[in-house]
Amino acid sequence: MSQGTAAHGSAAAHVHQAPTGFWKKYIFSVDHKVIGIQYWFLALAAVFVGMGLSLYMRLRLAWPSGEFPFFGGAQMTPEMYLALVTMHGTIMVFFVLTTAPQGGFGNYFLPIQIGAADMAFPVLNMLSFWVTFVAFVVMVAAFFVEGGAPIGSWVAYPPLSAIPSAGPGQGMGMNMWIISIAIFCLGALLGALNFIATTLDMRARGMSLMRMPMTCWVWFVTAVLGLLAFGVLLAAGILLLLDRTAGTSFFVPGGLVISEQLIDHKGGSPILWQHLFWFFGHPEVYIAILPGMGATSQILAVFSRKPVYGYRAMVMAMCGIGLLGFLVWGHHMFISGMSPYTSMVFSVLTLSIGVPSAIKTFNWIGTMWGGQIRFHAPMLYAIGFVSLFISGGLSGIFLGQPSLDLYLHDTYFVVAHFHLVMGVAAIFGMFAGTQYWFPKMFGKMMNETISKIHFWITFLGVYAIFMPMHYMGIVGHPRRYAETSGVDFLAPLQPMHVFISYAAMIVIGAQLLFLFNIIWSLAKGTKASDNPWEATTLEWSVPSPPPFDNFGGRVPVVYRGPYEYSRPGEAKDFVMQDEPMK
Ligand code: HEM
Ligand SMILES: [Cu+2]
Repeated sequence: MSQGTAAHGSAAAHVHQAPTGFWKKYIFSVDHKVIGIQYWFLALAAVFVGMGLSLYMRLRLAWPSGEFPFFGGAQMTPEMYLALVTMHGTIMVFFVLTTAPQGGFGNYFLPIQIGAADMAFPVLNMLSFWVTFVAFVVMVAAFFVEGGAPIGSWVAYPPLSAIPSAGPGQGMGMNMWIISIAIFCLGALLGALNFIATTLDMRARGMSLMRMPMTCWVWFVTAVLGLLAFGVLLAAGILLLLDRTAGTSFFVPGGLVISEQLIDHKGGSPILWQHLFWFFGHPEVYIAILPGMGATSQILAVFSRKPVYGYRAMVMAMCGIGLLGFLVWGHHMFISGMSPYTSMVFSVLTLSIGVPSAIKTFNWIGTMWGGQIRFHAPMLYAIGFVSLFISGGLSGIFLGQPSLDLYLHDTYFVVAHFHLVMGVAAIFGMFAGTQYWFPKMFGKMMNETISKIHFWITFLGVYAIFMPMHYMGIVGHPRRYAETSGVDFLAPLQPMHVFISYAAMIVIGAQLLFLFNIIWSLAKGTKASDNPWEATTLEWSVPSPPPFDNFGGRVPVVYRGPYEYSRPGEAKDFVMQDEPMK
């Protein structure tokens, strides 16, 4: 789109008055900034629930016969462990990783960074958040219905997920899980539409696509992925619900016997679910990580006082990752009995994602190379992101080889891989984004000392938790098992479980520091100036926090690219995007 046609967005399209009542202002607000903060707080609540569940799993794994509060002082049953695995994975993937980076930061900063007054469809935006909120309530409620939470893991493979009598939690709990995910998909689809329309249609004059900050690119690409992926999951979820309630047999094979009872379904294919789920599931890991990549690119440039190295290559790499992300779902199914020729195609495509990923990694290092690095807290977390992305990405190269995956599949090697590359790296992207944008969102600086202590404990701690799991996986420890006592060859691993659980307790405890930092900084933090990091993008040209219409009645015009740092001949070492050429 040319610069001319992009000009109509911003102020003219949405002149709505600032609301004054409490409900309209803070609860059912159509202001993208309030909605962004709502998403962010939802993810914050969800991550503490998800972490709490992981703590209980770690206790059970390290001390199998231990009796813990919350279970009435009784030992946790293996079924309860599986329910925790399911809910932990689901809450983390959907309500944390899909929610804060896109719904939170994207909502808040996409319009401001492109020079618009709001998202393209503000009321739809409000609806997206509340739909997502309802999905979260329904998900957590699954713990409290008859039979408790489902035990089918976050991938909900049938027949376990399709047959209510297949286990505790597979009745009402599983229904709630599917319904919650379906509601979540609706919210995500609405949000994706809004992000795409806003990026294409609402840019200020002069904000050509190639002048957009990297963050806007990632929110845009993530929205396209979301639009294509969540629709498939929604459809699959509805079919699964029909199998459970209406007697259809999309996913249930004939002749199945469960608890000595012949199941009255015939002719369905459990593998069909795997295809549909992973057609969503692999792009989903990019939906989780791309926004973190954008925040990292942005922060590395700002705190190295250099442009993003190879901006065009970064944009192309991101689009390449997005496209390839839809062609590799079969690498989750190497052991499903697929033809070895099919595995080979999926394997080659999977390994080829290494190319754009390596481009990004080298360009991040290139951005820092020779820069005047300022080691403020946002920079530490961004460097942490790069480190975790590399550490977790490398094991993906092993898992992408069918011959190795046959052996490593469903072991702790996989748990180590995806936690590092998707889980914790994405969380570090969120920490980095929070540290970087907190001054703009709340008008207060975060406490730098607490941030640095939190960074080092968390950074070293997550390596202590997840690195040993590679070894456990290689020696054959299966995942999703509450305990392995009685299995001789796994008995020597028990001290390692204990070590990991202590590391997890320390890391989880350290997150209270993060929470404390937020509360303390909101109440007592030093006041933030408009541009405390001396950055160039448009959100730093407005007050902290920004006024209701973002630019206070001014219509921003963009004259430059997003990364004009350390230009020879300039008085300052940064030039804002809306500063006219001399
Ligand atoms: C303090 C940090 C964390 C700890 C201690 C932790 C611990 C665990 C444990 C013990 C399991 C079960 C392993 C098994 O028995 O197979 C698990 C599974 C899982 N975790 Fe985490 N986790 C943490 C953070 C995260 C984060 C940030 C994510 C975000 C993606 C995440 C996503 C998952 C997923 C998707 C599963 C798989 C669930 C399944 O098998 O269905 N975890 N985690
Ligand atoms: Cu994948």
